[in-house]
Amino acid sequence: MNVALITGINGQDGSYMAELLLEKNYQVHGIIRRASNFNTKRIDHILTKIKLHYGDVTDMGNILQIISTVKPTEIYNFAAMSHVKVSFEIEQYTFQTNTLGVLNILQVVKLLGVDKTTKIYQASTSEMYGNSTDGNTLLNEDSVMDPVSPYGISKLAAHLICHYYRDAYSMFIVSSILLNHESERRGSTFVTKKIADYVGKYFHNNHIEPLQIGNLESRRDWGYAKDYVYGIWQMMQHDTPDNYVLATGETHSVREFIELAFHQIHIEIEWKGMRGSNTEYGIDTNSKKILVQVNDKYYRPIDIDTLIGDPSKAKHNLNWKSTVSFPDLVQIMTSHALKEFSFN
Ligand code: NAP
Ligand code: G4F
Repeated sequence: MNVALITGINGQDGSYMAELLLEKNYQVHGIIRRASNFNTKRIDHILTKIKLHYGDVTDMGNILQIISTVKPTEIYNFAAMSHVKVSFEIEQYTFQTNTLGVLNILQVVKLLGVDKTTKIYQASTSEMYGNSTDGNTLLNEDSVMDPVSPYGISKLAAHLICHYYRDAYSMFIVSSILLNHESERRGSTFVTKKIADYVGKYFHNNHIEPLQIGNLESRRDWGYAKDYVYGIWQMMQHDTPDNYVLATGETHSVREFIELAFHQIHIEIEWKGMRGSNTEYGIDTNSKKILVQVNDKYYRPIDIDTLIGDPSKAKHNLNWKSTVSFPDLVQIMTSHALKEFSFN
């Protein structure tokens, strides 16, 4: 029987992966951190079918204990301090989790002598590219990587450690470069969920304060998380371990996301103030009410202007493709928020 260990199982991707692996008859184990309250909302519906272990990837003894007990055939490492802006504030912790946490898993698998029987997946990121594209060239597995955030640097270091373990010790390690992927389960401090949630709340209570937002010009390649999790599983079933970019191949701005999200509730946004500055705001063209306000609190010390990925290799080798268009993604997330906040 296939036995999977998922770190970050209660996160967006970890929860979808747990569902997928259950459907494929895996025995599914997951690591969750102790929190002051329940934090398993995304996996509550499958709690009776999976086995959870308290742990933290920064604690090598704990990881050793879990891996030696569970004896996983596949490890999916989704655990990360995954918020780019926050990584500027908690730099050391970001490296401890995102870099040394990965090294802990690799070392434990090797020390236990299960390196030839355990496949490992590492979630790398398009944040590793930094501003290496002008937006006209699609980013692929061989593109220049020049990260501009503690998060991106920590993930690039982990990515390279994975290469080194794969090459030096012939381990089955897959590291995929994931462009942004979102869903109704996305953490509420990421920009897409923040916008969708605002629209859901505004629809049910239009007395709330305007949406406070950062860089409107930023462009991202936004796909649907379930597609990406399926691609990750496919990579792990391939004969040879490799790196793959998963992306839609399209890029859209934060501004476009906002306009389309409000459009779902029949509100058209008109922008006022100086474009690209913190004086900009968005009004409802009908009521003239201010609904969006740029707030430099949400600016980063340095941001990536544009991300757009080239998923050709995944398409060619795995027959993978992104199935949810940008307008459909906005619609899925906004409809979910409209339902979620209807009782508040
Ligand atoms: P997420 O929702 O933020 O989930 C991260 C998970 O990691 C949470 O379950 C979190 O647990 C756990 N975690 C954090 N620190 C940990 C630690 N020290 N030890 C053990 N667990 C820890 O992230 P996601 O969007 O699902 O992303 C999954 C992975 O893909 C991450 O590695 C992320 O960096 C990477 N990635 C994501 C995207 C994307 O667009 N979503 C793109 C590229 C790469 P708590 O709930 O306790 O915090
Ligand atoms: O939604 P975001 O916070 O995602 P970001 O920084 O691209 O990171 C996500 O994708 C990465 C893949 O490239 C992952 F590796 C990472 O783990 C995470 O999942 O921000 C997207 C863009 C940024 O340019 C940001 O400056 O939106 C801009 N933005 C504008 N206003 C905002 C806001 N971001 C957030 N979080 N909150 C705002 O109010």
